[in-house]
Formats: sequence, C-alpha cells, structure tokens
Amino acid sequence: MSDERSKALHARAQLRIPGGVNSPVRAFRAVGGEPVYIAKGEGPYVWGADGTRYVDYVGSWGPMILGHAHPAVVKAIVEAAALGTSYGAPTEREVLFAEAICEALPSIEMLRLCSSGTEACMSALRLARGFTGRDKVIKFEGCYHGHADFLLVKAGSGAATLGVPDSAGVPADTARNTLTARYNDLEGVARLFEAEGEHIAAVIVEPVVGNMGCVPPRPGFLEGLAALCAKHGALFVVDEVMTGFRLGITGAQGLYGLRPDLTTMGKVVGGGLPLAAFGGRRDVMSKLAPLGPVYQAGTLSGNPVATAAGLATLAELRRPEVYAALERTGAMLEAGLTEAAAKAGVDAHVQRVGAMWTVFFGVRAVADWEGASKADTKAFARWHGAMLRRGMYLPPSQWEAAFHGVAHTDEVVEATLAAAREAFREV
Ligand code: KE4
Repeated sequence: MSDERSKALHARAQLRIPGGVNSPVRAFRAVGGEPVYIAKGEGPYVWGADGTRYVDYVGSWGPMILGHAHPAVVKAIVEAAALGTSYGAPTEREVLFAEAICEALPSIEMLRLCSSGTEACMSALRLARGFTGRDKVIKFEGCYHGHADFLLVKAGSGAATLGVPDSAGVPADTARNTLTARYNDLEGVARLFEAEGEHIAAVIVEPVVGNMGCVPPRPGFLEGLAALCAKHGALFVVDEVMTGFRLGITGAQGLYGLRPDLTTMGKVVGGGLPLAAFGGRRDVMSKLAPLGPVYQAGTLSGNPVATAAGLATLAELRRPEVYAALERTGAMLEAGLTEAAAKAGVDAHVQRVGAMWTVFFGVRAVADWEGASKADTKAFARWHGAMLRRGMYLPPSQWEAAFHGVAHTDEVVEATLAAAREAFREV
C-alpha cells in the first residue's frame, strides 16, 4: 500500500518546510517510509490524503482523548470563533477554565495559561528559579519537557552528571545548570542533592514517562522525589502535559497521591487546540508578573477559542464512566497485544498506565532510558509498517507512547488485535 497523494504532498512540503514537517517525530524517520498526510479525523479514525482510513493511536500525541471532531468540542469552537478568535484581553472563559482546573486538581491554587507544553515547562522552571533564587534544575534522561534550550539536555555518561546539550544551538553554558539523573533512581537524585542541594531550584519529572516509551514510576519514586525537594528547599514540578486528564480527572498526581509545588499541563486540556498551563502553590504563582518579578507572557495565552475547546473537553471528561472505560479498553489492548506477540513468538512487551502504552521490542521491564535505549527499534519499525498497512496508525517511534480514547470501542479494539496478530508475524 502506498499513499501516492501523501507522497506527492511530502515532496512539495520538503521544498518549503524542513523535513516536510512542523515537528520532527512526524517525519517517520524512526520507522522509515514517509508520513501519511491526514485529511480528516472522526472518532477513533483518521483518513490519509488518499482516503485510506486508519484507527488512530497517536491522537495528536495525546490531546484527542475524546476522539476526533467530537460534536461538543466542535460546537464550542464554532460558537466561540463566531464571536472573534483572539482579543489579547481577559475573558470570562479564562476564569471558567482556571476555576475548572483548580477544582479538579487540589494542588493547583493558581495557574497561568499559555499555548504549548514547552512554554508551560519553560515558564514553570523560570518561576521555580525566581522563587528559590537558585539556578540549577534536575531532569531525567529520557524525559522530555519541550524544546526550551536548557531542557534539551542529556546526561553525559553515568547516572547523574552535568548536562551536555542534546541539540545544536544550545550553548554549553545554558546546559550547565541542568543536572540529569536516571528515572526511577532515587539514590542518584539524593546524591545530586547532597552535592548541589543549595543550588537546585527544582526537580521536573514526567510522573509516568511517555517520551522514552511508556515507563511507569517504581513504587515510592515520585514520593521520594517530593521528599528530597522538601528537604532541600527545591520545588517539585510534575510535568502532566501528557498524563494530565489522561490518567484520570486528577491525572498522575491523583493516581499516585502527590501534591506537587507546580504542575504543567497541555495536550488534553486544550481539546486539540493550542492551550497549556502551569500552576500550583499560590505563594509560588504570586511571583509571576504582573504580581511579582518573574516575567512570563504570550499573545495568544488563554485564547478564547482554545479555552472553549478546553472547557468542552473537560466537561465531557467529568462523566463518571469515562476513565473506567479507558482503563477497560487499555486492559483489553494490553492483554491482546501481549498474547498476539507471544503467539507469534515475538519478543515484545507492553508497558501501560491507563490510556497510554508502548509495545517495547527486545526489552522488558523498562524502568529508565538505559533500558529503553536497548530496545529493538528495527523490529518496532517492521511492526509499525505492518500495522500501518493494516489500517492501524501508531506513533512512528519506539520511544513514544500510544494513546487510545473514549471513541475506541470494543469493535475497534478487536480489529486492532486482529491486525496485530498478523503484523507480529511480519516482524
Ligand atoms: P508541546 O510543546 O509539544 O506542546 O509540549 C512539550 C511536552 C512537554 N511535556 C511532555 C511530557 C510532553 O510529552 C511534551 C510533548 N510531547 C511530544 C510527544 N512525545 C509532542 C509531539 C511532538 O513533539 O511533535
């Protein structure tokens, strides 16, 4: 199967857009072949430019938990847009949205809206530095918090070390203040605090990692991070851009009983439009301009159409049956994919939390980047292509999470598992 229309579009795109894409992972470089250009989405489906229908497990990398073109979300967008698309002035919807988030997440006393997860994480850490008067931050190898310079950092050798830039264009000096540790290695973080504690403004963590594939926290890891931060006067920043409102109405912090000092959000909260936020303790948030000395701003922050989409999405997610249904579907997918791989004699292992999951090839019990990096990415690529040819659209990288939503019915899951049983035989 080759989507000639996508190929033609991609040839044109590459003349004008680097790699033909507006975000690198979309280029399919990690799995080979060329990207499918999407013409439309509806419920659990997307349609390629040539009209081929796919079951969508990318879901715009998380936002589309309600499925594509959900009637309530589309209606809210259309009605809001008819009143104007941006004012650069405060609106009632921003108040309603802020109140809805604070009502859902007890740790958030105040929040600031912005337009992307990158902005939310970058701003939250600037705020943490301004609040504590300290310069260093700790992140974890394999965790991604957007593309702010100081967050594009990977560990050198060893579990905890001074960061080195993970991208051209990031000055070594910028990376110097980013310390990296191994995910699920509380001892390594404790050692960093022993050595640098009085300089560390914050620890930022994906409470369930999606950006090295789905990697859950070991019992006690997240709570241990919170305790280390409290002991050393650093802020505990939980990046819920991916997990927020995906793992439950109270996200990962509800699932694991956390009370972060700051939380970043994005993806689901915007219902597919550019809307993100960061929030937490009132005393910390009060340091933000115009109240305090930490500057942060945005032309389209709190955009009226985006907040309309976000409010409509959050309203749908408040239905009591939503997360139980997502868990049930996740369990069906996990069990079915595990069985299909085993029957095909393929060394593949599913890691899942709620409605985010990854099929790891060649490795199991992945707990950190060292483990994830050993995965058989070529086997993953073969499986990805075999699934795509069978109308299943999965994230085009071994080191990403797949997402399902409320529109993935049992019938859609059964079709997915039938495709997987055949696809594993082609790995
Ligand atoms: P954005 O700037 O892409 O809205 O959010 C950055 C971000 C922050 N924190 C977490 C935990 C994230 O997963 C992300 C973005 N996720 C990637 C997918 N792994 C977005 C997809 C892309 O880069 O195209």
